[in-house]
Amino acid sequence: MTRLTLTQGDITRESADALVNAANSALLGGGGVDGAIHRRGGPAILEECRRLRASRFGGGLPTGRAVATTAGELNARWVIHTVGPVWSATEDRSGLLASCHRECLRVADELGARTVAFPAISTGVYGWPLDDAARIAVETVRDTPTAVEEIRFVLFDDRAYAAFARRIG
Ligand code: AR6
Repeated sequence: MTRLTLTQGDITRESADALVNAANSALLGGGGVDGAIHRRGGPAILEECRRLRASRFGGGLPTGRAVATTAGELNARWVIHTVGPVWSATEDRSGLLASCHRECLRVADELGARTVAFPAISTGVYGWPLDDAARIAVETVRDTPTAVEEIRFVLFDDRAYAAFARRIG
């Protein structure tokens, strides 16, 4: 049985086997969660991202996919980087947002991670409406078979926390 839990705060302060990063396809850092993870995790994460770009993802990590690196100085064994879709009012990209969550759990299972912390992927710079993102995130992780024992959503502010809390019930 996988437990779904919720907490409010900064994901870089969490302790878990794997922390999910809401990255971009360049894998070279950015703002939001991505910036915070690289800042607090230190240069080892960026070094491994650069190696991944050189070896496997020359064209960038595609939207909806996930890949793991070291967690550097964070309280975790791995960071799982995933690229959420940018919100679109005209195109339904929810399959890609669901894919991010499924792919992160697939990578977590490959690694043997038992606890995985997710931020609210795509709800910041990428502009996805919180309620809809919470619905997709929670439904997807509930529907994905995994050996992960705890999936923790780490929400930065009250509004995000409330949106996820309504879905988890
Ligand atoms: N811990 C937990 N949640 C956070 C933190 C934190 N330290 N910081 C922000 N959030 P975003 P995206 C929340 O923008 O929308 C980056 O530049 C934030 O309030 O980090 O997937 C990347 O490089 C929001 O609810 O990710 C990409 O270019 C959620 O995390 C792009 O942004 C996601 O916001 C990805 O955009």
